[in-house]
Amino acid sequence: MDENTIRRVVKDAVAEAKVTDLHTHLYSSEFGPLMLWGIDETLTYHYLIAEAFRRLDMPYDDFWALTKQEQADLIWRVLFLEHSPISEACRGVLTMLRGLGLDASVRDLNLHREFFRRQDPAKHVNDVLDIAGVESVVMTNDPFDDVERPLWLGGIEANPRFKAALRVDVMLNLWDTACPKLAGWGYDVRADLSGNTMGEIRRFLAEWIDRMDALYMAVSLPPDFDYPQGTIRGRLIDECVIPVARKKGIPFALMIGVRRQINPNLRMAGDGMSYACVEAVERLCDANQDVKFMVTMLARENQHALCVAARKLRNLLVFGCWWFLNNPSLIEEITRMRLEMLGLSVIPQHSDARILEQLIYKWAHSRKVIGDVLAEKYVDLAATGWGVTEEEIRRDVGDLFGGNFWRFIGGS
Ligand code: RAT
Ligand code: ZN
Repeated sequence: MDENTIRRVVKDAVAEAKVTDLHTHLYSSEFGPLMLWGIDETLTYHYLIAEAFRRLDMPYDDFWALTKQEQADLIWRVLFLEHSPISEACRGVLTMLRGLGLDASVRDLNLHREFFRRQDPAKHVNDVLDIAGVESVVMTNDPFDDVERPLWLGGIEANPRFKAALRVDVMLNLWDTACPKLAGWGYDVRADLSGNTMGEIRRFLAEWIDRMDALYMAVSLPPDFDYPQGTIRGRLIDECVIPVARKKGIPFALMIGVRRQINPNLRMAGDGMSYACVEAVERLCDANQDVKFMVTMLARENQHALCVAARKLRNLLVFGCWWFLNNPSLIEEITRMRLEMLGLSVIPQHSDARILEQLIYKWAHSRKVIGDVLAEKYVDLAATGWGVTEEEIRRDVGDLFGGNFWRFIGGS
């Protein structure tokens, strides 16, 4: 294949790849109020709220007192009408509208609202996944959430394209909150972790993995996360999460580097980040080589060391360009580095979408960047004399956008 053919084949393969989106905050329509969708939710996404406040001089509380539609109107005005919407999160809204077949040049939000009002949520879910080229998404499922918990206990049957992941943040990061709740649900746990506590937490985790059919357990962690540690979190990881991951044969996903609430006035938009310790990840994976770990880190500065760690530890799967890294320039740099250091044994991206229609833009934007980097790599490969074939390119692309994940977790 000549260079132009290679570029076209890669572009087509990436555009047509059916994605497994391994970390989102999405829910299917069966979850009722937990499913976020539509233009007003899209405009009040926390990424956009943070950007809007840079243009607003109103008191924070006045903003929060507005209705969702009023908040969306305000964000639309300051980020889209008064300045050109070139940030990644703003551009995303427009890519999303265009992907849905709407006229992205329209300045009147109410025209867009009309479209969303006409949609039936259950059908719209599948339509959006199809438009985004996403085969299935993994949710973030929290048994400590008062809205979500009863739905699972009631035996909810989600849209089969929505898979579960058991989120353990409350347990690992807020033990003072988790402990009394667990006790209230009948688990024999104590604040100081004595007595039956560890066995009971293992029972809790195993029960919820079964109830949700969870593909993995997951946590987000601050930059000072270390391993091993004799802290409550350290003990819960060693004595509960890891043994259960081992027994159930499912990975433990760690998302490291978030500093929660550096500006609490911004509520969910108030989290920051920092550089974290890759050595902790190395020690965790090394000490537990029979357990699988999926890791993403928030700091750009951690990405190189994380690639090196994955070269040494095959039970470590590096995934995604998370949150503040989900920008074309950084995805390009990080993807190129990962392909150079780890070949095709990575998962270049997840969406972290919170609002259904974001799947359309997050995947369109990421596909473009990943496709360009990949094409460059195949062109370089062809230049060595290695015959690059369309079949092999399609195989590789399928692995990057889903196959690697399913193989890692031991599925099809
Ligand atoms: O990306 C996000 O939306 C963040 O707010 C976080 O939820 C993060 O992705 C996480 O899963 O902790
Ligand atoms: Zn997330």
